[in-house]
Amino acid sequence: MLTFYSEDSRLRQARTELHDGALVTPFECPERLDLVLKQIRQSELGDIRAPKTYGLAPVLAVHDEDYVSFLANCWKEWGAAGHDGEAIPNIWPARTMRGDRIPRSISGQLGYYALAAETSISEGTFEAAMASKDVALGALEHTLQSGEPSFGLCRPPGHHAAFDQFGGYCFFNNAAVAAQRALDAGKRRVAILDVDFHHGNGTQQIFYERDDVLFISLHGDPEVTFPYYLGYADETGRGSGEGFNVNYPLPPGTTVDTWMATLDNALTKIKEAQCDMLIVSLGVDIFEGDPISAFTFTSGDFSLLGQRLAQASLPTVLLMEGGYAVDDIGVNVVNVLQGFKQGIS
Ligand code: Q9C
Ligand code: ZN
Repeated sequence: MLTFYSEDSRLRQARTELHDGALVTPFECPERLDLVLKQIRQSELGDIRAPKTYGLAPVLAVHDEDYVSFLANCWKEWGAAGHDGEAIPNIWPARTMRGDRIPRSISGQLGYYALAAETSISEGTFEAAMASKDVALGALEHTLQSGEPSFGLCRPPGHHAAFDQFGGYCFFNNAAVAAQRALDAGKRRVAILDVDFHHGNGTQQIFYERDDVLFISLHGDPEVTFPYYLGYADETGRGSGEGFNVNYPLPPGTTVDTWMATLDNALTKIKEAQCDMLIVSLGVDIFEGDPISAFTFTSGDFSLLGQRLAQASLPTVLLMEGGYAVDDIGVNVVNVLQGFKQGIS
C-alpha cells in the first residue's frame, strides 16, 4: 500500500491552543508525522510518495470561495492589524446576533469563519492545509488508477472543516475534497466512514443534502464530547440526502467489542447503499492512551479495525485525521494499514 505525504504539512507550526483555560502547545503537532513516517518506513507496507499539486479548484468544489480567501489572507491581515500572537477568535455571530454580516475587521472575520476557539491560525497554516488536501488527492488518484488501497498521511486533519468554517484543528476537509473528486472522476456513490473519536461535523454538513455521498460516523456522544452541537443519531440527512447520513454516538469508555459491532452495522449500510468507493477518515484518537479522547482501543485492536475495513471490498483511500498519543500514533496507524492488507482476500 502506498503512502502519500508532503513535507509542506510541517509548515503549520502553531504555538498556541486554547485548552483548559490556558494557551498550550497544540496537541495536533508536526511530531505526529515523524512517528507515523518512522513506523511506515520500518514496516513492509510500501513506498512513501509526495503528491503533485492540484491547485484550488478541488477545494472550491466543496468549500466557499470567500472562506478560502479568508484562510489564504488571515495571517497577513492579522499581523497588519497589529496583533502579536497567533490568530484566535474570541467572538462569534452567536444566536442572538446577526449571522448575515461578514465584518471588515479580521477579528470579526475570524469569528465568522471559526466554529471553535482552540485552533489558532499561524504563519504557514494555509500552506500546510494546501499540502494536506494534495496528499488526500494524491492518494485518491493512485487508488482510482490502480484499484489498490492508499494511505494519505494528511496534516492538518480535515473532518471538522465545514463549507465555510475551520476548527477542531481542521481547515480544508480533505475527505470531502477527495470524495468530490472521485465523483467528478466517475464514481457514482462514495462512502465516507469516519472512525475518528470526534464527530466529523464538517463532512456531515458538506454532504447533508446529497445522496451521492454516504457519510457514516462512529464517535463520542456529542452530549459530552466535542463538537457538542452536531453528531446526534437523529441527524439522518435532508431532502435527497435523507438516509445518507448515519451517526453512531457512543458513550465515553465504550468497549472495543461494542465499537466493532457498531462498525459491522456501518459496513452493512455501506453495502446496502451500493457505494463504489470507500474513504476512511482515519482518526486513531480512539486509542486508550489518547490525551483528549475517551475510547478504549489498544494498539493491537487497530489491526482488527484494518481487517474489518478491508471486508467492504471497495477501492479504499484511508486519510489521516486525529490521534494525539504521539508516542503510539505510528504503531496504531501502521497496525490499521497492515490489518487492511491482511484483510484483503
Ligand atoms: N483542548 C480531531 O481529532 N477539542 N480534532 C479539544 C482539548 C477539539 C479534535 C479539547 C478537539 C478536536 C481532528
Ligand atoms: Zn478526533
